Amino acid sequence: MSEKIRRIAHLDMDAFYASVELLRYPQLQGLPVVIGGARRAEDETLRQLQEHNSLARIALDAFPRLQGYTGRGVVTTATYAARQFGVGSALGLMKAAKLCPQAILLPVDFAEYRKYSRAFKTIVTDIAPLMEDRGVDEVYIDFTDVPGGQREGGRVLARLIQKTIFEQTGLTCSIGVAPNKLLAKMASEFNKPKGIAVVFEEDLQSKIWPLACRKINGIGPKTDVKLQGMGIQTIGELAQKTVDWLIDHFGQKTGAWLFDAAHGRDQRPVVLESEPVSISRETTFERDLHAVRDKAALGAIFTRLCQQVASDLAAKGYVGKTIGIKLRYEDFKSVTRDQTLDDYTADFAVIRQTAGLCLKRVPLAQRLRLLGVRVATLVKAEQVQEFITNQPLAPVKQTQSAIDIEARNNQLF
Ligand code: DCP
Ligand code: MG
Repeated sequence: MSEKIRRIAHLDMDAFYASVELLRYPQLQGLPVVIGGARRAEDETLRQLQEHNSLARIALDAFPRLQGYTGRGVVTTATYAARQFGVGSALGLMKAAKLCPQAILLPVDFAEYRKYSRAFKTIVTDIAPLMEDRGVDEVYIDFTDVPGGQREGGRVLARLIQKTIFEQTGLTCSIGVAPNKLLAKMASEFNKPKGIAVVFEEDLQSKIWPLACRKINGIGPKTDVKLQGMGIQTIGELAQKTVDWLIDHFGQKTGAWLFDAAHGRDQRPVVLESEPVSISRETTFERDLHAVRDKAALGAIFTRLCQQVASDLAAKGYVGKTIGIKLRYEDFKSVTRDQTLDDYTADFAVIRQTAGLCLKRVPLAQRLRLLGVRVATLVKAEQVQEFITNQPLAPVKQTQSAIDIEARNNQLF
């Protein structure tokens, strides 16, 4: 047998939240379905129907539609049938309603998605133990030493994992297998949904260089704008630049990284436990709030967000040093401020006080539509000697926890 080569897989579930909803409502299979927004009166009606019927029997007419939606919710995800109408993650629900009024609209149910997230990850580790958790619907898997991991460049093992997940959960996923995480992440998107893509080092020019720079995980919107300003659209164009040129324009660290990424180089190992970059909570208000006129309401929300972050930290066993806030104004412009403390903390009072100081450093003339609180520079609580554990506060529902998403995209906040 020829020598083993490094084979890393990236697995990403297809239309994850929507696919989980379709498991409970199989009558929605093939239809445009959108997940997002807060729970509404219509959703309660559906709930009541559930109590009297088996879920699969509820008539299609009984499902809430996007048509006539008013409010500020956004699309969390959409089925592929809905994506054909141009509806996808982060689009406002009112805009989505114009594009596809007939789509069915369901609220998010994180508890259910977490359950399936755990289930598919257990299936993966039963087959290939070296798995890195990258959030609710994606993982990296080191195929290199797993039986079958080298066959057809990893395609055989990818097929087995895909098939087993489908048989045991009813969910589909897409898998990219490549020499490293960077390329595997791009490859998993190539043949979505239900796709497998296998990339070898020698495919760099044909499969990777034609792609837009944004496809490199880690190139965010800001870097992308800068690259485009320099006339660099594709990864291939980026690869034509010398490392010195890139360092001159982007600094030592980013420049060197951009050079490696453009040449498909990435040595990061697949690690069993992935540490969150930060833990944050944020909420979009029902109506825009003013710092003076709505002081009491804003203060209460701010305090609750701090409590939630404190209890998330306690629940996950982390302490952090950097406390930050994020605001979005009525004109959609966002600002962030943070402050780094001398000591690590998970204490609500310290978080609230420091976040309050951050808030004093931002302009508050305009009305606000969103407020967020974040704790970063995290370490495991047990690593900090003098840390005294505080009683975790009861978690409050309804705001979205960004732990998972933050872990895979530290540019989010
Ligand atoms: N998600 C979210 N907010 C976003 C994007 C996604 O809360 N801005 C949630 C909903 C998704 C899940 O995370 O179901 C996974 O994100 P993906 O980007 O992998 O999207 P999907 O799995 O829904 O679709 P795809 O088939 O493109 O992977
Ligand atoms: Mg996905």
